[in-house]
Amino acid sequence: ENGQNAWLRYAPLRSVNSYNLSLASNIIALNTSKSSPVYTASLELQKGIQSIFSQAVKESDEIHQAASSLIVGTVDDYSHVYGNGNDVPDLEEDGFWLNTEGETVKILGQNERGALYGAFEYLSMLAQGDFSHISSVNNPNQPIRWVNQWDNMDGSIERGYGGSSIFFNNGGIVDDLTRVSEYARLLASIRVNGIIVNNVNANVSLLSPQNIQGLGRIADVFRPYGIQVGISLNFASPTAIGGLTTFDPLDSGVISFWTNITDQLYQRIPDFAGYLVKADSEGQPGPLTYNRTLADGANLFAKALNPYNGVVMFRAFVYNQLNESDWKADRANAAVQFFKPLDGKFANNVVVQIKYGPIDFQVREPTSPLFSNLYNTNTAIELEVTQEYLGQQCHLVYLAPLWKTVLDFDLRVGQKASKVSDIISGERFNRPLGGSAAVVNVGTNATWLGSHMAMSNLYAYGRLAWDPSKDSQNILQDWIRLTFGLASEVLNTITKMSMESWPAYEQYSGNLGIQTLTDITGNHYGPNPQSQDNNGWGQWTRADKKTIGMDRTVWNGTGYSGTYPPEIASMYEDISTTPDNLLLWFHHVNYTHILHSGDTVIQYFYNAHYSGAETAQAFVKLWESLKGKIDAERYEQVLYRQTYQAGHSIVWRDAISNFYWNLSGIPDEAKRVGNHPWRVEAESMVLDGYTIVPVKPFEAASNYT
Ligand code: BDP
Repeated sequence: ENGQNAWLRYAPLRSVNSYNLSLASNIIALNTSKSSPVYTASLELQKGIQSIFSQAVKESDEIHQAASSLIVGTVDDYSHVYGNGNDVPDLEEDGFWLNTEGETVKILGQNERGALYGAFEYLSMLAQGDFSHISSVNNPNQPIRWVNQWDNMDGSIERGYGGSSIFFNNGGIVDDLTRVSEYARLLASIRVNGIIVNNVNANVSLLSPQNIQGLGRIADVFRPYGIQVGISLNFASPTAIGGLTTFDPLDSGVISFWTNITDQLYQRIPDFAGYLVKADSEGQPGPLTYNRTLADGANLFAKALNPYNGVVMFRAFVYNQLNESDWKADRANAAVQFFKPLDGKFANNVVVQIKYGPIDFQVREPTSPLFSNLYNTNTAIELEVTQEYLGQQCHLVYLAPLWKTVLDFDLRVGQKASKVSDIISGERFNRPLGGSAAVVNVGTNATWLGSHMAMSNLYAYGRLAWDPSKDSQNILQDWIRLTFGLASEVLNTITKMSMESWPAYEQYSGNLGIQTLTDITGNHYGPNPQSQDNNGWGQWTRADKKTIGMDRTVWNGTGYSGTYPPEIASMYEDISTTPDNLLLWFHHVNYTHILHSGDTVIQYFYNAHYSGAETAQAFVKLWESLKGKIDAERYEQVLYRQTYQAGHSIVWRDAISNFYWNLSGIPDEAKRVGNHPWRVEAESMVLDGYTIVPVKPFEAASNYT
């Protein structure tokens, strides 16, 4: 149990003696071509049933509909073989119908991909011991359900915490794509239908003829899993490798450069998904260099892709470095400033990919207001499975509840219900395209993400992209049963740990909407509250001796709250209607300001940092209660991580509490901050081979050393 099979372990159901497996003594696959997802489905069903029930299911060539068989294929093929298919309900693209009511199990997809999803769904039920007889129609909420990998050509991964790239090394595509095929299997099982394989900070060398051939090999591996491959582009490629003197999106040479590249890609990969573009952001080149708009930039690629039905995911993560002393400057305003004026100017195959909050994957952010400012533009939400600011897989942080605060958020556009999930699905504004992307960054580590527990986030991402109305805890529990088994102690304990994990991390890292308070200029890990201000990144706390928080109101601040529709704007504009958990995001207040909860801001800080760290320490005991109920290998690995988190949560607690105590001079009413009578300082221990050095940031060590 090294984690490689993640939630697709198909663990034997030893306790089940009598189940109705007569229906699955043979499988009829309606397409047996090797690159077909239907064929993949049939292999997966054989493998799964064999593993769960130790029962072989043979593939049958006999197309006639036999009782006790399992039919998998598309609705069209089914109708063709078995008659008119009148009994099959209407399905949307990628949807499937799973019918286990009769003696024949039918798994029928609207397309081949849908059939594969149905097979995984059936296996997921069986693996969880669910043998109910159902007739269930499953359609996706949104057409685009992609993942992004931030893999570099040298094999490193930007913000990756699970080893090196499974796709690239030494500037090219790896020879052995076995791990890629295993990743494809995991992604298909959660109904992901597209992947961008390289970093948004893209290297032009991916477009060399040799690498395009390599991308073709990658696409060949993903194809049987119904997953289309796309790539991130570097906007300046025409000058970098095309021999041109410009990358102006309206230049005819540039247009033919991209048409030519696109043609080459489709020649090798006929089902190529499209491009992801990060332009004019964090040093990346873009159309603004030539005074062209971001829409001009996006449409350049859209036009090249259009004949092939390819899609451009154009990132809204565009902002400039700011002047810290300018009190009206606010990075949170950037996306709306750049994109709102362009609404309606993007081609129909462009989707603007918007991070869930206006800054950058923080532990809590208000919903990005850009979702409520684009009505004639396709949009997608960008989530982050890799825990960049959120403990980098060394801390357990189950993210579905955080994502749900955004997906379920009703932006009240035009005073009508306008949930983010209905905007990105295309439904609210009647758009043809839309969906979700998540930065995942799996690597060569057997656990994929570097930690067994972090995989609940990948699993939940796919489930929510398919159906954002699903409950985070229900999704989690499916993952637990599939990953760790059906025992109720295991289920209850991991549920408790996971559901408490995001609130705990928020409490000991950065609460009340102050953001994560990590080091923000470099590694984004560990406490470094003083790094937040006095920089151009604009993730500011504006903390001084008496006050803290960013004033983002219209009347006195950066005006950010006014970028929401009126009902939401007025809620955030007014301190009395702003929820405590976003208070410091929207308002600049005294440390002694009284929250809705009745605490002062500073006392809440202290209390929350203590209680959050306490929760993280309880995870160790909780996990230890599972000894013997989980295989030893994963038990020990998770225990190691939880023990580390318990310790690091104390580092967080003390660093942040001390920082604000020093700054404000207001003591903790409960006299905990700065008072650790039981503590043995590391520097006073007698240890061989250690040297005492100053620690930076100083708050992260007790006596600065
Ligand atoms: C930030 C990451 C940086 C990414 C950037 C992005 O720190 O590595 O390149 O986002 O999303 O969060 O483009």
